[in-house]
Amino acid sequence: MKASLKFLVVPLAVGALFFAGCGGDDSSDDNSSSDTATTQSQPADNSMGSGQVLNLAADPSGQLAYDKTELSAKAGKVTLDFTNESPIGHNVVIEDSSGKEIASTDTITGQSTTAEFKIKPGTYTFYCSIPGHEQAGMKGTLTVQ
Ligand SMILES: [Cu+2]
Repeated sequence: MKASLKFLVVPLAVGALFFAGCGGDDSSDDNSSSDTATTQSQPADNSMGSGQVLNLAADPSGQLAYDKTELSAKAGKVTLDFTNESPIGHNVVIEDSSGKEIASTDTITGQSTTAEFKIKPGTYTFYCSIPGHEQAGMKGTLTVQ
């Protein structure tokens, strides 16, 4: 009886070593999963590195004005984040110095919208294309370096 117990203990000890080996594998799995986390964070870094966000809002009280008359950006990919909390519909159109439209947002009210575009260095104008709004003052200058 005692002899057969000894034979049982040896396989258990081997099993314990085997599990210890598995533990080692687990820790390397942890490494690879942190590698995965690093990999997952890279696209986020890339999107941050390749893009920039410009925030612009319409006057929330309903005046025909944006909260800024000047915006600046670096050349490349730009995301324009436009917020209009007023009950009057507004949008944003960006034109280059020759009057060519570079980007535009939807006309919105009580919400936010975005427009993504690529832009080169230069001086641009932005305005609201709703009739009368640009003339009333919904316009500004976007400087891209
Ligand atoms: Cu407007």
